Amino acid sequence: YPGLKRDARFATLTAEDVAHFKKLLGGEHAVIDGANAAAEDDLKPFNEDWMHKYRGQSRLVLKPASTDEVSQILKYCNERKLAVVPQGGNTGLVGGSVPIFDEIIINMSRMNQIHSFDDVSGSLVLDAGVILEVADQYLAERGYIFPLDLGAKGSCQVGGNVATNAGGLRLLRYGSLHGNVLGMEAVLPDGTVMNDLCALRKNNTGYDLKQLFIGGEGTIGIITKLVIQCPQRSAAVNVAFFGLESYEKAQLAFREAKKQLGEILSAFELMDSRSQEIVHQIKGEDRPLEGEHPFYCLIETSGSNGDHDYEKLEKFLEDVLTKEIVVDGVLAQGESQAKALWSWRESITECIGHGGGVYKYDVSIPLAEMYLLVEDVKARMEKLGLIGESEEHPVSAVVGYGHMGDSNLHLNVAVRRYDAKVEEALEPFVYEWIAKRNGSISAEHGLGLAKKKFVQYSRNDTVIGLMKQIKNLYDPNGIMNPYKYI
Ligand code: FAD
Ligand code: 2HG
Ligand code: ZN
Repeated sequence: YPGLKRDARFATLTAEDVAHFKKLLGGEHAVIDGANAAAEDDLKPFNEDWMHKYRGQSRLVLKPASTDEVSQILKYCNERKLAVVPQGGNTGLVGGSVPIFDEIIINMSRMNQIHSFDDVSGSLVLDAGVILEVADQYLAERGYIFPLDLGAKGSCQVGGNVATNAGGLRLLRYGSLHGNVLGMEAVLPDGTVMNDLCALRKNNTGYDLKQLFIGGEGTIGIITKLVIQCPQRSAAVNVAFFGLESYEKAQLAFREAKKQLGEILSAFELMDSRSQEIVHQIKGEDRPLEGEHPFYCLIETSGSNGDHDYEKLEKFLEDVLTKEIVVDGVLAQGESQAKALWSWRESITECIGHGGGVYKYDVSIPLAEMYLLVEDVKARMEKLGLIGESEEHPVSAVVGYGHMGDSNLHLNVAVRRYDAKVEEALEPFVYEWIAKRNGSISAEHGLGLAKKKFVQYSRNDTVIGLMKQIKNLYDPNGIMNPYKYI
């Protein structure tokens, strides 16, 4: 990382430290120790992020199994001034979940118990290391749903989701984790356990401290337990997928969807043609619609009456076809077709990564201009001669997709290889473009290392100053996930 230096305030790990942790955690099964030659390969997946873009040099992974163990680890690290990085499923997309230098990795995968569920109120108490999909399956068996869904559900952990304040595919319906996290237990850097495992929907007893940990990206403490407000699982879920000739038509379709589908609308996703071409190339599956279209939208409805909702969606599709808002569309016949349609949207992230690397910009922009960013970036890449079909061009595609219902665009610039020229052409250009429109440079993925330098494009000096005060108050020695965030 050019320009980044290891902070000399931090101590260097010693054999005594490692021996201490092994004793504390009850043996080898909870520790990956780099001093052990055989551990080299075992360390790699913890040091490297999901995109293979960020790689640290940690020599130690600790896997605590209880809040008390987390507390004792942090207390020791704080006293010794050993820097740490909390890690969930390591699916984050901003380089926040892996070390930069030799920070100790505190991996939460062994804290994976679901403790209780109240099937009247819908509150779920679980450990931070529970995999999102496992929590959702548990809830499905009880007629409930986790209020967050995203493509990485099979590996990400609920603690990681809360630490990034992940948005995902159904935020439109169930809202942000800032509203759905009812209670939290977290460990502060000095080992103090903050127990605020409240299961009430309403609690205005003073400052709501847990909110600081939601989207705090492991910079002020480690989340160990959560209470989540879970909604009733809808008896009927329907999915439609359609093709459109322009982004303007996609906006019209969104307006109509809100008007006609109202309370049953649970997702409205946008994909451009290039993103679908890439999924098609990589997966080799038949496309849902005949022919190609400049844009595609996926609509999901969730309600209590299957026939009624299907009819409503069918009528909506007929209407937007008649008004020529939409060119072509298909309605899923049953669950497996609905899943297949969703996979055209959910697999973009995985498929676009196959060609080398991806520069990712997860941004909020007022809807009217949202897709213009993709067009402007593409034009810039063309003007600079950086994009093309042949190997000599570093950029292979500029793609736009995202959660249109939340004004959240994912601009992905796919490269054959990471290249300083491409990065210079993109940054700060993209951030300036967003700031001019009062958008946000981080809609749902967080700041991590990727956006640390650019916070000022979306937050003013006063706000950044207050954030720094909070960081210093909670973590005066700066051991929690250093070099990132602000
Ligand atoms: P990690 O990646 O391990 O960590 C993320 C951050 O949280 C790091 O800063 C880490 O230090 C911190 N952290 C982790 N656990 C804790 C803890 N217990 N206490 C304190 N800090 C902690 N994001 C969206 O918002 N919407 C999407 O639709 C979406 N789709 C995705 C699809 C794919 C295929 C992938 C790979 C990622 C996607 N993401 C999406 C990114 C998203 O941030 C992560 O998938 C997820 O929220 C991170 O959870 P994790 O357990 O993997 O956390
Ligand atoms: C999604 O919505 C995720 O699919 C990932 O937030 C977006 O890969 C990305 O840029
Ligand atoms: Zn997303």
